[in-house]
Amino acid sequence: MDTTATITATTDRLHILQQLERKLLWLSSWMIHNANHIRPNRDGLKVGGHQASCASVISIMTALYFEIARPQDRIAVKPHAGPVFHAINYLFGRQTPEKMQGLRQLGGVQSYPSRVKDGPEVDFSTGSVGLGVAMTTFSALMADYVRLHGLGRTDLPPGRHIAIAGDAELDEGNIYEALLEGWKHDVRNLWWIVDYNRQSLDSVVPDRLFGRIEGLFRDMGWNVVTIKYGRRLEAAFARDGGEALRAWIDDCPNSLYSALTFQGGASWRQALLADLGRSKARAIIDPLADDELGALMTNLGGHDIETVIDTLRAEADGDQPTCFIAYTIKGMGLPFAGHKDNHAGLMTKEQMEGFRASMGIRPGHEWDPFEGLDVPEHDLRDFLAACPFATPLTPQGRTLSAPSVTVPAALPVAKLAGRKMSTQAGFGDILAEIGRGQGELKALADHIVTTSPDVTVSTNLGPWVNRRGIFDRHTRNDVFRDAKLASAQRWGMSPKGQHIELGIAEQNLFLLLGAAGLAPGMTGARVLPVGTVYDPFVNRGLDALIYACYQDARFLLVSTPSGLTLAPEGGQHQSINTPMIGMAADRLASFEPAHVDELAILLRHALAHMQRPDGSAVWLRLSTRQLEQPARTLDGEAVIAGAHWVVPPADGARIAIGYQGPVAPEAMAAFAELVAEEPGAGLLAITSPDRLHAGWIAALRARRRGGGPRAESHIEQVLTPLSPEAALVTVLDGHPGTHSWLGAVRGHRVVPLGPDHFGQSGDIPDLYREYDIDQDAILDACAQALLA
Ligand SMILES: Cc1ncc(C[n+]2csc(CCOP(=O)(O)OP(=O)(O)O)c2C)c(N)n1
Ligand SMILES: [Mg+2]
Repeated sequence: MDTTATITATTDRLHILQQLERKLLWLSSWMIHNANHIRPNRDGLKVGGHQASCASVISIMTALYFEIARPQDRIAVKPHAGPVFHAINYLFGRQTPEKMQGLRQLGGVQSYPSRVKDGPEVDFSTGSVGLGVAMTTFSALMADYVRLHGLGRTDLPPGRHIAIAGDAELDEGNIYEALLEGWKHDVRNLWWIVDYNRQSLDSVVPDRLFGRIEGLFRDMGWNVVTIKYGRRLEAAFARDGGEALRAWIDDCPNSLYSALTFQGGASWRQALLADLGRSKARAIIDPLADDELGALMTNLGGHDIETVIDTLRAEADGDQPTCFIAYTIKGMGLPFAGHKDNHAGLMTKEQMEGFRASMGIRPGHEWDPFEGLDVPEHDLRDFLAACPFATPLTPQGRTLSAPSVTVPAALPVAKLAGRKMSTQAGFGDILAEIGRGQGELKALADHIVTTSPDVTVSTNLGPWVNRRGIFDRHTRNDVFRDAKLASAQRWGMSPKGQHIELGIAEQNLFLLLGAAGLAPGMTGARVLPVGTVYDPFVNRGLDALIYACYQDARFLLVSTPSGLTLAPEGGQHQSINTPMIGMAADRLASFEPAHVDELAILLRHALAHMQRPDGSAVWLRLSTRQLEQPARTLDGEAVIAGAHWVVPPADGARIAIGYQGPVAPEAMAAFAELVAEEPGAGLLAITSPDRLHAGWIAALRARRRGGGPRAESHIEQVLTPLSPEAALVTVLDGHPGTHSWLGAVRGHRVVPLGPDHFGQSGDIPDLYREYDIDQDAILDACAQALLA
């Protein structure tokens, strides 16, 4: 028999898809069961996993991955469907049984899909709900950006950006922030498929909510498609009395529907007859046995693979953003289907035994990919190999790569010595100079994309934007310019612009930086994303920033102004904790230069570091405080490593002052008085407590593990000249805990200065005095340190 002909026939395709649904339900449930009940548990902690969340999305994911999706599409899978995703890859031959057996274990598949841990099949990591969904808006935007700039793989067909979302994800505010931003940017080729099981973690979702949500999508220019009922229910509705049945289900509260689903056929009958006992619908209800009635009443659209496929396919040609609301039942096909407490529910061993038997799976064959299916294995293999999604996008797979852009050995900096300038102004100037795109800077300029949440001008990106223009899919003139109204800003928009202007929402900034930072692998384009934000509002977008780093996205974050420099705006604007966030954030190298020569070194380093395979994203904390710029030659490596001596201490010195960022003048003035008394004292510029700390920890670890060539870290070397009894007075415009650990490096006594309270507005002299970081405070700390 010709198998190819056989499996392309619609009914056979359908049958195979239904068999694959069974297989995904089995594998996802079993993977979680194995992790919780079969594998040895050494610590007594619940391993967990979400069998019910997986079950509700099986048909949707079967339809998507085995029928609709193409290899160029980029898909964010709702976190709790991770096991389904891994099972799909297993059937495609892209996942190993060993990794699935290690679900939630070191070296096994991650609880929620992870780009970094689970490898190239994961397009977007997910976990913190809402972020993966919103991220697809920005990856779609970046795909357009890259295409319209002629960057990346122009030979590959454009893909669609798809999120499979849990319905509770739509409670997250960042979803609506992204919707608004997507509307402003006229984002295309975006699908959100909502697994509308009307349950979250604690409970059943209120009934009227989705009517509102649907309206919101439409207002934002989305197409909304509801996948409510399956074919069997639709057929029943078409019969005499069917309209009454439809009205009954339409009006059935979510919580009652869930409860009846859990209780099963007899309860359905009782509830239906109580309301429809005298209706013609009885002719539909009465002939059905209890389990048949239960099956009919739970035949929702999101579990009817034909309906799902037809609905998705009907929208596949257009590029309007589309939200599919697929009605489903949490735990469909499992013993706790519909129960409101099923989110973290696990099947018992007995329930799993029954489930195994019903799936036709022999003991010992639980991991066999095609066990228990009634289609010959070679037909299934042929089918899977012929799925559109299985076609290789490139010979290297779906993860693309992009060549690096050369960063010149030094960035263009105007003569600095003797000028008064802030690091923020220096940043704006250097970027504007790069923006001229002259000579060796051309390639660099062409690959930078900047973005800012409504603080473009106030973070000094204005001159860059004037040169490179604002990105918009449509060309729009600058009305003020056309009317010859004076303005320093030229805000013409075009598909060639290189600045993406965002509304104020900081989560969108970090989601865009995350999406842009993944562009090489997603689009084959090397873009160098640079985003600016006020330093205190890093906190507002922090989860999205951590999310971007978790995926190893590569970007440069510039946060400015920072600390008390912002206090005239209001006491809440002081950013105390950001230096410590910079230290604690993984895959993010953080720096705070005091002077523009340091900034130039760090900016150059950032643009190179974010392109290196072993690099990371970079964060520069800057300020608007103008400082006199010194004439000096710097040791660039020391600046990048995190600290350099401005005045080296004498061997055996009793004291040194270390400063970070714009408190440099106070530290220098205090130092000038200190050396009169302590001639051997040193003055240290700290450019990155984050790098210093990371280097020190790495060195300690290396020594524990038996040495190595770089066993001594930079900070250990820096502190070597000081006497073992020396004191170190440190100061920054940020939490003093940023530096207090320095005493642990060589056992020095540290007196750390920095604001640990906030709330006052004022000017710098007042606030530096108020928060103990002025010259007097530094000298008092030196006296304290020397006397101690
Ligand atoms: C930001 C965030 N808050 C809370 C959680 C904990 N949490 C995980 S899943 C979940 C409910 C998810 O419900 P839904 O999105 O409807 O998923 P499904 O019903 O498909 O499991 C919650 C509160 C989380 N992962 N992320
Ligand atoms: Mg839900």
